[in-house]
Amino acid sequence: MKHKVLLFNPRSANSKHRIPNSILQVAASIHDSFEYVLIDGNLESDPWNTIQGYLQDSSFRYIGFTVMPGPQLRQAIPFAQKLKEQFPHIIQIWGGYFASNQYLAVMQSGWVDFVVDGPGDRAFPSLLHALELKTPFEFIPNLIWKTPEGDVIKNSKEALLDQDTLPELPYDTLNQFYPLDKYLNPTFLGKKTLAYHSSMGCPFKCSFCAVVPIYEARWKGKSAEKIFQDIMYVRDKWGADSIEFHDNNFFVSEKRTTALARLMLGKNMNWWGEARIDTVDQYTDASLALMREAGCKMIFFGAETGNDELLKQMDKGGKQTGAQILAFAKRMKKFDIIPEYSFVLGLPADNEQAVWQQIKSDIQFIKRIKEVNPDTEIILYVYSPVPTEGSDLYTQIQKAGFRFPQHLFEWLSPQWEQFDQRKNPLTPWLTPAMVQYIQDFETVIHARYPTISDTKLSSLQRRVMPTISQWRYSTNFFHRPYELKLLQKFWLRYRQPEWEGM
Ligand code: B12
Ligand code: SF4
Repeated sequence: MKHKVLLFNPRSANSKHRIPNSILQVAASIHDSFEYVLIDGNLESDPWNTIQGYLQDSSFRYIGFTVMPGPQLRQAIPFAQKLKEQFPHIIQIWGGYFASNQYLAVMQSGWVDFVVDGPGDRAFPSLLHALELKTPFEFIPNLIWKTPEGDVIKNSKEALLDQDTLPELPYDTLNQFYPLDKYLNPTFLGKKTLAYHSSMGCPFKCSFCAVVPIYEARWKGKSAEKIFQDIMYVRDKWGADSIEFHDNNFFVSEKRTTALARLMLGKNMNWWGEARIDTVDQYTDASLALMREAGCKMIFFGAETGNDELLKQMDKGGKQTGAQILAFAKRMKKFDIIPEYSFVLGLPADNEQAVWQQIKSDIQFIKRIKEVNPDTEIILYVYSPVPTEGSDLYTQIQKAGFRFPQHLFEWLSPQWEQFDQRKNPLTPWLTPAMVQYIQDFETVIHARYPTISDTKLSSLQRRVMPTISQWRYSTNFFHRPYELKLLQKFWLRYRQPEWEGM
């Protein structure tokens, strides 16, 4: 008899839990060949207890963790350590963005036995079969493993699979472990928002992005028909009324987007996804109008910066410029689709003065965007490097003295937690005063323009905050906005998209 598998989604957020698509898709890959259980740290008060409970049954032999940076990593590390100490016969397999990008620290921890680097749809079942049959690991694509001598081996990567041929997502099985309804939460899109992931990778190679080292500019998406079929299944069975598309770059193909939009017409479901400005700016007016009619309410765009030199350095690989970012915000207003622009502040520069200059000019640029389209939502991140080997930006940050932790447990320190959340990275070129300046601006702009994605804000709060913050915003006096912070703490408890984001 084959051994059983645990699939674990460590806690990733405090509320508004989304369908754990990573372990759901991995579960699909073994659905017909192995017995498995799903454990969602988000919906368990004591997930360790649940894991331990399952492990009393000696037929469990494998545990798969999905790990992204931030809170998930913080739960995953102590669990991996405890598992090795208390259940040494259990084979630990990590996947997900952190595991793939920081695989050396993961493999050298001594707790994790294998890493699946990128898609696990074929790698995971192949690995389990190899372990059951005691056959070699060399030929399993996307697998990182260790020889008996302790050398870490990275196998070759396989081409992205035709996403329509992947096995069905086992929503019904997930529902047996956790009522699916618990994952359909209210958002600004609707009362029961479904999180759906329709494509793997991204065709671009931005030098700051965690997707690049894993997917190397490859992208494959499910067809519009397949996406529609899945959405309708969850809508009809559990009442989903809106969708967040969690793809890295949902709008790559205008043809696919418009085909889906045509299917969604009249379904009365709002939706949101992530895109590039230069891609969607090439969409025709007819496509944008159709998307809006079909429920596309807001799109997240990596605007990054208004500085053309920096955009080049970021290797956005397309035609994005500061002028285009501004013009596009205006264009979206015409179609009533809200552009949600994310900016990355605090990139390295030749000297301190130049870093300050970049930050301040981007802040002024953001204010200009608000002038041309006040509905534009602004998300601010502080630049946190990812190891995109070979990119100019990565070479530059290494020269500036930046190093990633070598040991998994170092990631548990509060400083690296801030880094993960892209709030206060440990980059040597950023001074605490710069980080403070960015954070102060963030407080002021979110008060001046409260986000529409916060469904809890009352209309009174939406009126009062802009009035109180107006003078700071218009005079550029962002320094220590204690009055706004106090209000946010005691009166608003508002949602900060940066912290609760993807
Ligand atoms: C949904 C999501 C979340 C959810 C959590 C979902 C959950 N699991 O509970 C929320 C919103 C809470 C979240 C939070 C954060 N997120 Co997030 N998130 C995502 C998002 C959009 C989708 C993940 C997903 O479901 N993918 C769908 C599955 C099918 O794809 P997949 O995970 O790649 O899985 C495949 C393979 O990777 C592999 N695999 C994955 N896991 C496993 C496990 C095993 C055992 C195996 C064998 C294989 C395997 O096989 C799968 C199938 O092929 C991704 C981007 C993306 N498109 O993936 C970002 C992403 C993972 N998040 C990211 C980040 C940084 C965060 C934050 C830490 C920071 C932030 N400010 O956004 C925050 C934390 C917030 C906080 N409060 O601190 C980054 C990670 C970047 C990096 N440096 O590694 C990503 C890549 C976004 C990005 N492009 O920057 N996130
Ligand atoms: S377009 Fe977005 S997802 Fe794609 S590489 Fe650039 S930042 Fe990453």
